[in-house]
Amino acid sequence: MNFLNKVKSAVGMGGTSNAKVREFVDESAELAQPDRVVWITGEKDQIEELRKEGCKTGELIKLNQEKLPDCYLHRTAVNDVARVEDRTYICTKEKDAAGPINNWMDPKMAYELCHEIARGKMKGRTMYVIPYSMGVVGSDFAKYGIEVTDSIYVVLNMCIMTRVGDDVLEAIGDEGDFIKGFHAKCDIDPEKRYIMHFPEDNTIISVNSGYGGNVLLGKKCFALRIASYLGKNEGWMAEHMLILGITCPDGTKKYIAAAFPSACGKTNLAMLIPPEHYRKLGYKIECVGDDIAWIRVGKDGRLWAVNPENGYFGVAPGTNEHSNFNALASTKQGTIFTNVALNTDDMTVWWEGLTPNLPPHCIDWTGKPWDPSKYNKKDKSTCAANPNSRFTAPAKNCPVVSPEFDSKTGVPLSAIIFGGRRASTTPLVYEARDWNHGVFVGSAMSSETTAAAAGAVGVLRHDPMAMKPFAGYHMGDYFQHWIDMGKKISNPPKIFNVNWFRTDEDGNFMWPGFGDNMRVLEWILKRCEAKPIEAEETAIGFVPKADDIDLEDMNYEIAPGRKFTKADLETILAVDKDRWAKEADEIENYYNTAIQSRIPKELWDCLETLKKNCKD
Ligand code: SAT
Ligand code: MN
Repeated sequence: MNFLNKVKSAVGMGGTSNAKVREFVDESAELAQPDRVVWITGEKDQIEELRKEGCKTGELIKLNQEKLPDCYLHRTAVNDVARVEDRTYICTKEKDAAGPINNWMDPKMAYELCHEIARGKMKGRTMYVIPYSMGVVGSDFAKYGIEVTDSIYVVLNMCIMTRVGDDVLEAIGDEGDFIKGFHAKCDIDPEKRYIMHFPEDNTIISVNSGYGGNVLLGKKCFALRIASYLGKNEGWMAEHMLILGITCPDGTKKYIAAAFPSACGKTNLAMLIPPEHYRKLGYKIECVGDDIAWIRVGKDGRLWAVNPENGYFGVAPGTNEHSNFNALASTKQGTIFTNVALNTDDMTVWWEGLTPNLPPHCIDWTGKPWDPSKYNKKDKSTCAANPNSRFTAPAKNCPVVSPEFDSKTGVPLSAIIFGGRRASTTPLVYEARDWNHGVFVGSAMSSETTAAAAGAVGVLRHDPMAMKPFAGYHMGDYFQHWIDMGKKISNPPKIFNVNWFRTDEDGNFMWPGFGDNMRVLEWILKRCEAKPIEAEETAIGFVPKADDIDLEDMNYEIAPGRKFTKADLETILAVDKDRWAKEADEIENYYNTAIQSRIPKELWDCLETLKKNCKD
């Protein structure tokens, strides 16, 4: 304890005698030289103090406490609104371990670079120490972290998104291990922004950003990048997946995990409200998680999944009481909004799609008065809310949070779904022939880019298992890990691929999505039964017979006056062999150029089968 003795004041010492914890905190303080060090307990009074302090510094704006109790608004810097994939690094001793898709930096260089950037940057400021758990504290799934940060916004978000408190320090104990996370805002300089991962040292460093995915280190950095590396070594999986539970008409409950790239509707699917016809039949969906799943093999030979998070960091634009009633309800209390618009008439929040009418008096996400008369849907620069604006809401707020949310053992998976945004080619749903083919389907995923990451939007790119930005090691080894996991499960979930985003020649969405996705989930469940309903075997896998997707009381108009018909369903279920032959070439090219030598043989075999099937 050297530096900690020198700080002007230290509040709490975390009551831990774990030398590694104290050493990490001491070293971080020595580097960044804060005036004060405050240990976070997550207790109500402390959170209230921090909210007050945040309002004083301008980091937070207190919202209407009658309409939105304990809710606050935060604005990031305008150049700091999304994850920065080009500045995110995996720092392993060997470059090859990070693989060809990740940015790599030599760990020694990376430490030096970040230390140089962060040195003395907390002078005059407070360094907060957040002990947190990913997963239920004390459960077999749980892994612990300590994040130090000079951002009140980060502290308050981490207190929603993770389980924070002294019980975490107790669980780490005197000897236990934890993931070290160092975050310093520094100057929010985009040229010196780095999100560094050191999987071999259980360490994360993030500098010069204040945006969620870059700084809430428990989330993508730990629960996916570091955890995927740990999972490979320890025989489990960390995946970019929602987990939902479905109660069926006969009262049984089934669980499904689904991987989609960021901002492709995971939160919407996870909390879906089935159409009335399904509700009457007795179907009900409950949300276990909306973004991340940690998955282990159970004694029964099935895969069991937990959501390691404690809240939702959801995309705000487009969320409304029809598109996602449950997500909106989750934001009504104890929520932090980031980069949405402030409705100054009643000090509430607004974003595009929240209400059909545009509120007359808003401050936009950059802090300027917003002129609704200039609003043009197609021009993002006229939006009141940033396209990647977010809400951070406690999971327990969700009206349909699963009773299994806090389960220490997790839930058994009947199905895994992959999905992306594909305007063409990929049908509404298809089922892989077996586990290895399912791994192939996941490895071959492509999706159009979204505002969740900095860079162009709407560009088709490969995003295997929706993990391109999140796998903490070589993507070829990651595929191999999936293949190896398959060998350990005697009762594997079935694997499906869905595409809610098919468009017609005019660019209209052909499938309604949202609650109507229940129609596809029903078919998926029926394929998971001991005696599955029949399906069409096609070049790419099993596709539903059009009659087996229930269209009862579906009132969707693809375009004004153009009702969705069974013929449209047939169009989006069709498998076009010529297009798939091209897709197969595309996949081959991706394997060869992007992932290079480490594609498992099982996947090459599946590719050969696909090519052959497209010719037959
Ligand atoms: O910004 S986050 O990475 O936390 C959200 C996302 O992009 O999925
Ligand atoms: Mn995500």
